[in-house]
Amino acid sequence: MKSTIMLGIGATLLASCSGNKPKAEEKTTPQKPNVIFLIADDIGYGDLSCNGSKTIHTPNVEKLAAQGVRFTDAHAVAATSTPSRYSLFTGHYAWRRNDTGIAAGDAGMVIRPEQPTVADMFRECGYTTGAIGKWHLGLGDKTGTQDWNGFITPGPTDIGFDYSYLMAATADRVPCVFVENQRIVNLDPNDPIAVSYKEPFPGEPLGKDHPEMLTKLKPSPNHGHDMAIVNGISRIGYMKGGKQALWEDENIADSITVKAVQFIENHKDEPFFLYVGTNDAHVPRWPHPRFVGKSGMGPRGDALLQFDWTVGQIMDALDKAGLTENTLIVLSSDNGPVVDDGYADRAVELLGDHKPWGPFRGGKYSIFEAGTRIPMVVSWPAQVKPGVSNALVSQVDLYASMASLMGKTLEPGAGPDSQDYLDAFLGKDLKGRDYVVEVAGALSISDGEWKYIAPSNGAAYQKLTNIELGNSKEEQLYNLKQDIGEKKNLAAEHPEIVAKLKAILEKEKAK
Ligand code: NG6
Ligand code: CA
Repeated sequence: MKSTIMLGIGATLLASCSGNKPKAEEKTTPQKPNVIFLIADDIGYGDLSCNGSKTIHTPNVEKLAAQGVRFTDAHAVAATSTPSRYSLFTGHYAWRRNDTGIAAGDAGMVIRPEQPTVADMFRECGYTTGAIGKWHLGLGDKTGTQDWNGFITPGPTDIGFDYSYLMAATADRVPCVFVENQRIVNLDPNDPIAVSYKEPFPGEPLGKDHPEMLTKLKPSPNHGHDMAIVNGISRIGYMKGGKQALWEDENIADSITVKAVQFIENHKDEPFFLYVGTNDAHVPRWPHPRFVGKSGMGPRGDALLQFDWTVGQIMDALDKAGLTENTLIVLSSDNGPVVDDGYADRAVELLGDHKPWGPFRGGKYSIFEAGTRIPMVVSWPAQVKPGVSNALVSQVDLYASMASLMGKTLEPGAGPDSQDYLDAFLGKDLKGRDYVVEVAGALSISDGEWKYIAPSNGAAYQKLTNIELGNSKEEQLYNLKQDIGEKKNLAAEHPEIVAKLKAILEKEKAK
């Protein structure tokens, strides 16, 4: 049930959205809130002190959580970045398509220009929209065919973003450059850039042949981050040229943060929607010197502190612009945590008692809870009462829920899997979804109490990352209320619950 306040706001925004807001209302009705999606990379539930971690201190996230709703049962759709972000923006389950897996650095844009997104929706409502930081949703039309030296199209502007400043994929994938409004930043036309995921460029040294050139980080054995060398770190993929445009790894967080702060300052007088994807705490972890050694956990812990700093800078920028009260921030992560994801950064050795996955089993890549049960805080001081919510919520619903906030319902075909759970995100409905569906190789469905994992042929365990992936040829059923660690498979004991959840999953698949 929506409260009268929310109905009031919805009606107001609907009116302004369709452009026929009655004049008399103008003075008395609240302003449209600004909306920021602040999405961390590979940061787990247990990586934040607001979720109970005693081994890491993330005071800015704590402050945000103290002024908002902190969720204990929030979910990303997938346990890796590309499918997770795809679903966040489109409200479409990534697993309905077979081409939403981890995107290469030269992947074509995964969200097609004709697909409606949450950014389109905000733009239609008169918002200025921006995307800053980690993208990992491809750029250009087709894989490997981008004109990296010109205007890269299609791009974010075709799916709703007025402004963009992006890392094309991940920091461990070439090209290691920022792309602003679909053009590489600082590119010297006399030193064009070339990217390939097929073959090396003759004469360009590779990490696997030149360990002596890996002055910052070396790859972990067998992970394969041993191709192009950029700033003393070898990456996935091959590139040459563009020397002046290459990012410095220690400055990535600063660059993303500065652009986010500028966006807020530039648009403080009009409603905006801003997506900020941090690079922290994805590999390669090479934080700015001012964070180095501060966590006692090596680069991974330091990257968590750097993430917290970014959160603080964004909050400060809102404060300075007088926008704190009327800005809705959704802070979350794209997928669960991983400790060794490909570089010898001593994350495993220095972890100590820290548990990035919190009380959950698995991690990034896993269909167990730690893969997709991610941190989430929703803050909007003007409207949201601080608290903790155990409601079952999914990032796939942010699209329809934000539309609802604007007083809109999604048009047919838009965000087909996204449902309006605005009241749950605002901490008013403490139940949330009836069930969430997730993917990490296998599909799972959970109603918050019971979780069914469909059989799959995938590996049960990933040795490289030391993560239990959760795949099994057998059906799995866990009681999350009694067994949050998913230790005891109850499928054989409760065939009726298996049948019920399986039937819902089959129905979802058939949609
Ligand atoms: C994996 C990479 C990992 C990371 C991940 C994407 C290997 C062995 N591992 O394939 O290092 O880049 O892809 O992470 O190549 S994500 O968070 O962006 O989805
Ligand atoms: Ca990720």
